[in-house]
Amino acid sequence: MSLEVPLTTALITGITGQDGSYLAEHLLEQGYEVWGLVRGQANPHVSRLRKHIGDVRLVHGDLLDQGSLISAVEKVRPDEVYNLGAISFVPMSWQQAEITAEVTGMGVLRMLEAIRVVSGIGGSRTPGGGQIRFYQASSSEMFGQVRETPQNERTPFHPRSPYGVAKTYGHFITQNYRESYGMFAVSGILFNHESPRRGAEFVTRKISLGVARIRLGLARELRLGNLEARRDWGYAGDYVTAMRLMLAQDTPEDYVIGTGRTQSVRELVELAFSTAGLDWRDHVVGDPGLTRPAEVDLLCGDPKKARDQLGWEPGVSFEELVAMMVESDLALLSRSDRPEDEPLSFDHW
Ligand code: NDP
Ligand code: GDR
Repeated sequence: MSLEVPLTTALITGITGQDGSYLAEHLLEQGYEVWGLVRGQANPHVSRLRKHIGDVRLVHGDLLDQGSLISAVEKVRPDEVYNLGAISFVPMSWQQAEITAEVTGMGVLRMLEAIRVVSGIGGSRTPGGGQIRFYQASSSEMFGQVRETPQNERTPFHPRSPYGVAKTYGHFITQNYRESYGMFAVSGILFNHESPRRGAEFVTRKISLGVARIRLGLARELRLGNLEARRDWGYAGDYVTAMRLMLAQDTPEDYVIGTGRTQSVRELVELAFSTAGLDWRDHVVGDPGLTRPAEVDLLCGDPKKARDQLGWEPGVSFEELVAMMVESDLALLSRSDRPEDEPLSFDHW
């Protein structure tokens, strides 16, 4: 009799993004076999992933292409699918609203359909419909113009961007496939989470890179939009552990993941500049061109359910996160092999 424990196999869409990299590392540490879905014939993000996380296996596919998702699920035969792929930058969703709806919204339906078809789930509530467990990366942007603070799993949605609307569709279609077909399909409603691997377009990384450039004499100013918006910022490395925990439960349920604290962009700026011994008022320039057509003014998550049922707690505080990002970018920009072609971005982690 073999005593070998069968590997759990996970398929991650969005593996080349911030969360995909942390989740892949986490699942590999847990002994999973990890596959990542990558799009494009020469995706430039793949070499970065390969350099840092060598043990991931790759399969081609695109959230815009139903057949490619069915083929990927057929090939990988995963136990768990984590759907992290999306157009995730909120301002981009006004510029390209239709493609955002297709990737961030309809992409969720296509992934669920791929699982349904490959699993042979026909009519409603097929026995065994929960064999492949599905995680959807829902977002606090769905709360938008918030109805209550802090926001929890029962807070109504009022999205304020095409991105938020697309995520809300993804959230409800996941819930619907759970209810219609008995699939083990859950959504994590995650509040903002950041890291040294965060894309340079998001405000935390834009600020940590800006601070590092100014500190090192590579720039004099940093242009920002709305400083009054408030967010609940946590550390990405902490948040991916909650994703796995959600799929390890006996029953499929949705969870809010956040820290329960909220800070303004202004407070973030003050802290980041002071970490590097700078006064933000000498360098930050308001740029009306960076304000959004509709803003989400205040987000603050209530992670009580995750704490009680998953035993999940954030480990890194806001202050530690900001220090981590500023220090990482100071080290990055101080490197002698620093690329000449600024701006530096996530591509260089
Ligand atoms: P990133 O923007 O860093 O990564 C997005 C990923 O999506 C990339 O790997 C990208 O791959 C992939 N992607 C884009 N278009 C497609 C497509 N057509 N088909 C397949 N893959 C595609 O996002 P994060 O890692 O920060 O976030 C992960 C998920 O969590 C996203 O869905 C995001 O919306 C959501 N989320 C994030 C939060 C955060 O604070 N970070 C909070 C709440 C939710 P490629 O290399 O091909 O471009
Ligand atoms: P967000 O993150 O829109 O919350 O979405 P982002 O960091 O882009 O913005 C946060 C807040 O900062 C304000 N802001 C600026 N933002 C950017 N990017 N650049 C600026 O110059 C700037 N100045 C001020 C914004 O107006 C906003 O209020 C992120 C993404 O990861 C989503 O995919 C995810 O779903 C949500 O977090 C939760």
